[in-house]
Amino acid sequence: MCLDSGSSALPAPAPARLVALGQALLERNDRGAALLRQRFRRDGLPVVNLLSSPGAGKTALLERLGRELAGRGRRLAVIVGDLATDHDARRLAAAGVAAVPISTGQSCHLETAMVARALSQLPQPLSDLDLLVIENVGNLVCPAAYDLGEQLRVVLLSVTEGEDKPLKYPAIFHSADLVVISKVDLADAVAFERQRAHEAIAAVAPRAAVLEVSARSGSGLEALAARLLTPSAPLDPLAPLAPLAPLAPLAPLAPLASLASLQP
Ligand SMILES: Nc1nc2c(ncn2[C@@H]2O[C@H](COP(=O)(O)OP(=O)(O)O)[C@@H](O)[C@H]2O)c(=O)[nH]1
Ligand SMILES: [Mg+2]
Repeated sequence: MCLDSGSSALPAPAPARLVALGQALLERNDRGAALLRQRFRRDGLPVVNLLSSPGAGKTALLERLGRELAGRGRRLAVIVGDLATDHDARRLAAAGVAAVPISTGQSCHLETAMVARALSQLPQPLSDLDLLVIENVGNLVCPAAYDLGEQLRVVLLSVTEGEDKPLKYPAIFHSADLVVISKVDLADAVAFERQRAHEAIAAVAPRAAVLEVSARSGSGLEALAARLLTPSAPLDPLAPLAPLAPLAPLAPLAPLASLASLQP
């Protein structure tokens, strides 16, 4: 777990205190996630937490998805986290997507308090939106432990990253409901070993569905859109299921607090 929330300049604590501090931060985040999940459910809004390494194609996929959905009269909104700049929010706005940037500064992940603040900058009421995607900070480690109240967690693996990334970063792939293999238009150019990638995903995320997409060609976009708009819809994984990997389950949700308590 990454302790650097970027929200305050804390002195370096002793190891025992570091563990306690980390647990307290996660518990506070989990309380916020439960509240956000309640709110999203009340608004009937499907919410997706989108994670990947930097450059795997999250924003490009959302630009394309936003255009496709707009063509069908559906409204996508995006909260997008990066350490710095509002570049992605500008790209998304140019594609007609309502986008709110979060600059996290030193923090390598988004937390519920940041998302709660960004919600007020989205078009209201939220119930008029058809889909909200939270594009997390590009990182395959820190964001894994932070529940953002999403209904669906999607992890991207681009064909240019290497087929074994799920084995090297198992926690984040294990937490995924859906793994999206992106940039498949480049598969031949980089000699992507499809079978090896699917085996690596199945080894650490045996229950996750898998889709292959290209933001460039648009292949796989239809299936992806259907899945995101109805997060609970069944989707047959492309790869056969491997035996369950002995990984720890996600932490249970902590008791509820009020949304106001999340504000700094
Ligand atoms: N060929 C190809 N390039 C892509 C695709 N998706 C993204 N890219 C490129 O990959 C780079 C990183 O994309 P970006 O969306 O910024 O990734 P992010 O950091 O995950 O949001 C950019 O140069 C994109 O044009 C794709 O499907 N095919
Ligand atoms: Mg991006």
